[in-house]
Amino acid sequence: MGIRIIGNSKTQSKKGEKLQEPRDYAVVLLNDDYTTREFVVEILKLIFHKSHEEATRIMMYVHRRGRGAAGVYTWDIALTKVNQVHDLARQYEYPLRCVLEEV
Ligand code: TYC
Repeated sequence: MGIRIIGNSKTQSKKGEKLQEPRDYAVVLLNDDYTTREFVVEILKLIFHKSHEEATRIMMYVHRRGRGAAGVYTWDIALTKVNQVHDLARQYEYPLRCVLEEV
């Protein structure tokens, strides 16, 4: 049998106290002149689980408009994806960057 937590006064809310829903964060890709279109499409497929068509659409949007959302996630997941993008970009020596934006 697994461990069951019966009650934990520290995590119980006081009467009338409002618990906030976790906020969402968009991972926003930034355009640059050096990262190849193909690399951005691969990033969108690999890290953001987009289809080839959707990945191409998002890449072209960022290419034309300068920035665009790759996906919306909770804080931890969004931060992990930003790090994955930057790690892969560094590995392949592309200047591709992305930032988090509160939704
Ligand atoms: N502007 C790049 C090019 O013409 C392509 C590109 C798209 C780069 C989106 C980054 O987030 C990006 N090769």
